[in-house]
Amino acid sequence: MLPLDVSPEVAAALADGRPVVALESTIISHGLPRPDNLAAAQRFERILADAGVVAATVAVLDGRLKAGLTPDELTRIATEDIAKLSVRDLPIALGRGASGATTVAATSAIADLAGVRVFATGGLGGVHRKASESFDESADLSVLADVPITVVSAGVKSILDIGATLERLETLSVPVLGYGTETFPSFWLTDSGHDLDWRVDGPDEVAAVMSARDALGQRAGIVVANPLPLDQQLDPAVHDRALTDALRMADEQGLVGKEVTPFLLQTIVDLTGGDSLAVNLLIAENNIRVAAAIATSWSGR
Ligand code: PSU
Ligand code: MN
Repeated sequence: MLPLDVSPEVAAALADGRPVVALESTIISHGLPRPDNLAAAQRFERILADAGVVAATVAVLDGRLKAGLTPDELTRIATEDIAKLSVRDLPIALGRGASGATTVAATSAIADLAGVRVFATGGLGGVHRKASESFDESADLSVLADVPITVVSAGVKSILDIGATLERLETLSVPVLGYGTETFPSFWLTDSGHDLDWRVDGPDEVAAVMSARDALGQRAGIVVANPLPLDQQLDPAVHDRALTDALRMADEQGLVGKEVTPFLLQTIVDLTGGDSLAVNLLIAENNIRVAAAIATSWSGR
């Protein structure tokens, strides 16, 4: 039997056709520093509740997949030293009865098992700089090619090779929609300078694309790229300095594998004196609001 616990609130909403949005837990455990992470996780769920949408925060606890957490379970994710789990780690965590936070890839897979179609995160994983030497490409991309989830993000961070990430999404046949934009955002910055083929201007347009995707029987999820308003982005000069220094430090320390992304995120928070963290929180909240509107439109179809 699949060891999946869908919370009563999430199960009831899905059964009634009411809107549900999945949230990931790696952003809580590894993406945001303590103690701000717990308050943020609670605020993320409250934004959904205020919009009339049920939150399905996803994680693995004591060897069981979870879609929808109790307040105590959410606190565990924010305060315990738990593993970062991508899809390939799930059978191991379940087999060992372990706990962990789920990445975009693992959250997408578990949300799909639970029947949730819309997911909000901060930024996606992607192709790392110098990936032609390191082969470091997030499993977020290949999983999105295989799981029918609509994920709202502010693009990918400039710690990655954004052009290569967009090329991989094209190869993997994952649709990318600019939400009120013709260019792909780069997380802390509104505009990465990379053009997108398709722009949508509201939640109903995204829901219509989801319906058409289902009618076509396609496998891939849909990436909704939602930029932060220009007046809320990180100061580009501060951004560029912190990015250069963080990349150099990761290089000097010879980091590899799943440590790379959390290290870069934390180092940039440190180097910007917390400015990047404040922007990070605005981004996540912004994406959650858009995901709530999409889930609401989807549930009305
Ligand atoms: N990008 C962010 N914040 C994050 C992450 C990515 O801006 O917290 C997390 C997400 O959980 C994402 C994961 O799925 O990092 C990607 O890690 P990796 O590059 O090791 O695949
Ligand atoms: Mn990686």
